[in-house]
Amino acid sequence: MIFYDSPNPAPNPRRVRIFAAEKGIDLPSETISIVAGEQKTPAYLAINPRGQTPALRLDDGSVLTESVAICRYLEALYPDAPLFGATPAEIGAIEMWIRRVELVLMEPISKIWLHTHPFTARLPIQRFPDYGEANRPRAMDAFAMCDAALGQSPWLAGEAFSVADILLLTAVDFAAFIGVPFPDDLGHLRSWRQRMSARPSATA
Ligand SMILES: N[C@@H](CCC(=O)N[C@@H](CS)C(=O)NCC(=O)O)C(=O)O
Repeated sequence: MIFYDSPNPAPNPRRVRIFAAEKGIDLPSETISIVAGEQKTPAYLAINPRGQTPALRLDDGSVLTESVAICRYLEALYPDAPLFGATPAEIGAIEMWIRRVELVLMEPISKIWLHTHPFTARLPIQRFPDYGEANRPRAMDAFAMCDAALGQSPWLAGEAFSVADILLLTAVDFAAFIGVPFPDDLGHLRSWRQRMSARPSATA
């Protein structure tokens, strides 16, 4: 197995690194520098034609992309301790929060990143800064949604730590890195982030 990884602040490869660290899985890795554009080289496009990280090459030569899919694969290989839920209710709640973090929170954050951040100004994409800024309130609403959930239970999807927490940590940390921190008054989210950041896996 080879894990095609990119360093922080890239949030999606980090999801897999934290997931693997939580499971105690040692993933042989190769670093793809996004800053150097290595994800768009012919050599890497032959691995992932979408030109993004992460990717996981399996022992049979096939390649998985999409960070959540890679985590699901690792969960199937190493089922203990379960991070995608053990009971039907947990499995459903975790899936719900995976989709909310990706679609409700990360989506506006990525629009702000792509359309307003100085780093992405150099990319060959058409940018609409007003549109990017218009996503800021959507990101704030999404943070508030997560804060409300964390006021009800210790972890995002309920009583058990799960992959949903990993997705949320990588989103919150990336958002802070690009200048989109969550508001200070979201105390549940703030204390959850402190607990998450204290886990050894968070250094991944
Ligand atoms: N849905 C994909 C998103 C992958 C993604 O956006 N990767 C970013 C790094 S966090 C990337 O490769 N960006 C460089 C590019 O798009 O050229 C996943 O979860 O794996």
